[in-house]
Amino acid sequence: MTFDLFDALPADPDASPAIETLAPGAVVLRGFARDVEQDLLAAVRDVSAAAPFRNLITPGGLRMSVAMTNCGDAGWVSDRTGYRYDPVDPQSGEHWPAMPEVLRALARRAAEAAGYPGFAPDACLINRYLPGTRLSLHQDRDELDLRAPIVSVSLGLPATFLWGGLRRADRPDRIRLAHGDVVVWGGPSRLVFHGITPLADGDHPLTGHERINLTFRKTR
Ligand code: MD6
Ligand code: FE
Repeated sequence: MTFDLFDALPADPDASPAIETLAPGAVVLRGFARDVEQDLLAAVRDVSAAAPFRNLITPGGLRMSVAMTNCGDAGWVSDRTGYRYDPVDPQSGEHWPAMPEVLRALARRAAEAAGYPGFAPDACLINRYLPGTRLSLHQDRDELDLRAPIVSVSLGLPATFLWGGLRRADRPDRIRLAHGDVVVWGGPSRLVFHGITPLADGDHPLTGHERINLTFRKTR
């Protein structure tokens, strides 16, 4: 048995496999969100009209370069007192906007494709990156239920994702995340350190000079 048939296939510039394994429990689903890209971006516009993007202050007093908002029953917030999930947007005093069904359904479908059936997120953190925006290495550990995975959707400009290890000092790999890519991680990878290098400028047909990242979590 030879692989001549495969060798004879025309070169495909998008030949990366649809599912890439990053580490045990963590995968990238290339282009997974593209079939609903317009609906996702419309939903982000609706959410951010009600709960505008803002640059939160870290407990250490620094202003984050990533602008954030949330939808769902709980939203991730940071201020001088620490990090927490809060059902109320501190800027408005109102509950966060409900999670649009198109977001919830995509997150569930992606988790299932990655081997995590039944994912029921109660929070979606929405990050907005402009050129130069970065997110330093961190763990996502403010969720009570660490058995559930996190589903992360990239839209707009591409970014370089830093994928480290379970210790902050572990040297991270660099993973290119493009429009429509979805990262799902859980299990043994759930507390891996990760981040985003400073966003390179570009002009995306759907988002212009922005990258939008949605991360779905089960917080309790
Ligand atoms: C980002 N993502 O891609 C930042 N966290 O803009 C995250 O910090 C992240 O992508 C947990 C799981 C997946 C993620
Ligand atoms: Fe994170």
